[in-house]
Amino acid sequence: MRFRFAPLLMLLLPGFVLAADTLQVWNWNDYIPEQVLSDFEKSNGIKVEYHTFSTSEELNQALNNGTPIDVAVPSHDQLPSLAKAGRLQPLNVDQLPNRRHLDRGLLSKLAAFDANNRYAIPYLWGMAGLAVNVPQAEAALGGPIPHSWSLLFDPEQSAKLASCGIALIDAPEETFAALMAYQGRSLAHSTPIQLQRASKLLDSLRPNLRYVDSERYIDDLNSGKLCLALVWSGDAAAASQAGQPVQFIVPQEGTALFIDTLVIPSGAPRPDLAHRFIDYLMQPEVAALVSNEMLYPNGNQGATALIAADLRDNSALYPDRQTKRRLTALPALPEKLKAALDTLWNQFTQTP
Ligand code: N2P
Repeated sequence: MRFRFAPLLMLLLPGFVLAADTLQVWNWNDYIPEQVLSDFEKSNGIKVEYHTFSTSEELNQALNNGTPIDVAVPSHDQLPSLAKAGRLQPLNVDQLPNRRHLDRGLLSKLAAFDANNRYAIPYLWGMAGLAVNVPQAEAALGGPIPHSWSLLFDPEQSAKLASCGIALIDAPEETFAALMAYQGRSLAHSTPIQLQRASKLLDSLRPNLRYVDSERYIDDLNSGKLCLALVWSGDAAAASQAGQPVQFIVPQEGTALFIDTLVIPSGAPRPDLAHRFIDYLMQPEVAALVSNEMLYPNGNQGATALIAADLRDNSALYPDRQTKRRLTALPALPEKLKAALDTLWNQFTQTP
């Protein structure tokens, strides 16, 4: 008797009714506040199964081997090859009313990698650069810190900094973009042979490096266990927020800019829910919450006024005009160059 109305109740409780409505999201580590996921779940009665990855490689593998993914977050430079391989489905803009809040300038930048913005919505963007624990690094170097990739790539400087800890993100494009810029070249215009030559320098630095990892460095910077790391901007800022004297440097030779994007894979089990999630993230209040917590700028014009003033004024996160001149969007590499880069990177990272 007591349970007579149970089926009816189940229909009325969103948690029950929509228990089958599950959304599979694949995003970078440390890239969304938990509150955003739980608010979305509560207000839509959708359960989010949230997976993280820390390299482009991991996401590409998952997309290529048919893992069920409804929303993924590739970087802009991966879009042309993903689209060409048929891994993405066109967005239905009618289901994305909040798209009107997006910054037109960023959308047109993105269109160079995703014609007519067919497949991707900008999520967060940032730069690669050097996170430096200033007092430790100055002590190890015995002087002021040059704002240059030489800190990492000049064998003499990096040998000195090795004593207080150097790490790299596991990101071949960003690292080689930096290395080529240091040598006065550009990754986009390099040949496989040039990359191979440059990789010799990288290999020679291997003994100075503690590790190559895109996740570990966040805690280690936060606790003062590294004095130099090639990192992404927001993660470095998290360390200075944690109270460490960590400065994010955009080296004078220039560095890579990335735009991480929201896409719906062609094999997505629930493209309907995927559109709802993407639209939710484009609400200015939500986009601002994500940026204020994760310390990366978003592509949402409507969110600008809601960004915390101390973040907006921080040129290591929101680059000023001068800093912007030193940024080059990661290039979408031709297949042969990408294959050469991946081979060199695997050799480099697999060296003990
Ligand atoms: C944040 C990851 C930054 C993403 N942890 C770089 N594409």
